[in-house]
Amino acid sequence: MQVDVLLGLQWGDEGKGKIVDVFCPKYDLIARFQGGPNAGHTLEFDNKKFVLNTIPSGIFNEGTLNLIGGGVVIDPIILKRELDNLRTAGFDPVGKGSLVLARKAHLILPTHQLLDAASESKMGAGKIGSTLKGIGPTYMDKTGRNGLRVGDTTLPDFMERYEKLKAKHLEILSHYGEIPDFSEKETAFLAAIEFIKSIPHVDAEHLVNSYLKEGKKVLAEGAQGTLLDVDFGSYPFVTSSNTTTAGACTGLGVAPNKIGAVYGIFKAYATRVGGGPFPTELEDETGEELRKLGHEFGATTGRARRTGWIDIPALKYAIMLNGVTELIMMKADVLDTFETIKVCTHYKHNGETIDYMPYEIITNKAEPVLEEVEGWNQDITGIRTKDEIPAALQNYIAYLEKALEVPIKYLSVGPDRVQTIEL
Ligand code: 2SA
Ligand code: MG
Repeated sequence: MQVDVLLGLQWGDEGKGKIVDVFCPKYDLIARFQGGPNAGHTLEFDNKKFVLNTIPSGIFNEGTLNLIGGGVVIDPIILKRELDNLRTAGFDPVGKGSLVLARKAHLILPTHQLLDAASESKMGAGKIGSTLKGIGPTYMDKTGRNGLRVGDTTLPDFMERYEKLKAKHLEILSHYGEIPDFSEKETAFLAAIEFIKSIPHVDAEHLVNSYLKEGKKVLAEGAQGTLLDVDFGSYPFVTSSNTTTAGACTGLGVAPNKIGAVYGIFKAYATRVGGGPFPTELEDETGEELRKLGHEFGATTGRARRTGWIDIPALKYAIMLNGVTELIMMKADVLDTFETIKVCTHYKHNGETIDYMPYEIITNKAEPVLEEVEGWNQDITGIRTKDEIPAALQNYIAYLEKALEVPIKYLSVGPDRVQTIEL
């Protein structure tokens, strides 16, 4: 058996949570492999809506095990809050034993969040627009070999290790100015550490590989999007993890030859939240319309997302990096009222027309070359079968498949589970 991977091809918020939730009855294990509570995965079913930050989106399916993998950074306070909210709504993954944590996953400390905020406050116009969840500083401590991990919480000297790391953070923070009071946060953090001891800790690489050996099906769930990858995104306007298929290998301990299908998710248009280049961005009424119709506000922070047209060079880059085998197009319904839709086919950059993302995209803006295609101009939220897809939307799908050279296998026409059409 191999691990299938499902990840975003744009700047996040493509609708990964919804599709994992739709797919998970076919899987025995759903595993988050990178990122942390900067993610906001929205799931809707039976007139209920849930936003998951750290918990994998397979959590509502009976019989599916959910793993928070070693490549993830966990804020114990947020994880506890997520589980409390689920319990209030009648779901109890801990009681049921359907959630496990990788021992090697790193912990976000309250002082990591203070460092995130302090760093952003000094950047001025160059700020990353981070979610302020402490993601960057936690991954810095991981690669700097200072971090605390889930498995450390049960060691007798955990508190000493915690105090040592906190002291290092306070030393750095003192250079930024007055340190805000975080005593309440710290109390909550230490209580949440006690709580997460009640969730089984596992050696995730062994768990995942033994599942594969036993012929069980595993799906790796990405967070954020390919264009926010720390190595291949528009650095430094990226997140601090590998959001690509390679991240599933390192985040779960899965060898590259054990990767099976790679599902690449994209929206029928594009959005980005935070700073950084966005060639097809629309800073006009059309952009506002996309934001309004698509409810484009951060699921975690509530921030308004930047909006624009679909970007073929960027998608082709993402498909290449991830080895995408099947595409999933989301939020086509948001374009229901558009007479025409624009598609970016190339960029104009330094006086040349190019079809790839240039290295100097940060300093020299890439101007989109746009082609216009016909809109379908009808409400598609009620369609449930392939045959009902309007001709103009079929043409849009065919146009994209030709340009991207990968088949679009699923189409989403609304947020609910049932609004998903297999093509
Ligand atoms: P960070 O917090 O260090 O990872 O921020 C670095 C950049 O990564 C972007 N980023 C995201 N972009 C889109 N969606 C994300 N998740 C949330 C959501 C975001 C929210 O689902 O809506 O609620 O605002 C996400 N997480 C990180 C971030 O904007 C920075 O550009
Ligand atoms: Mg999101």
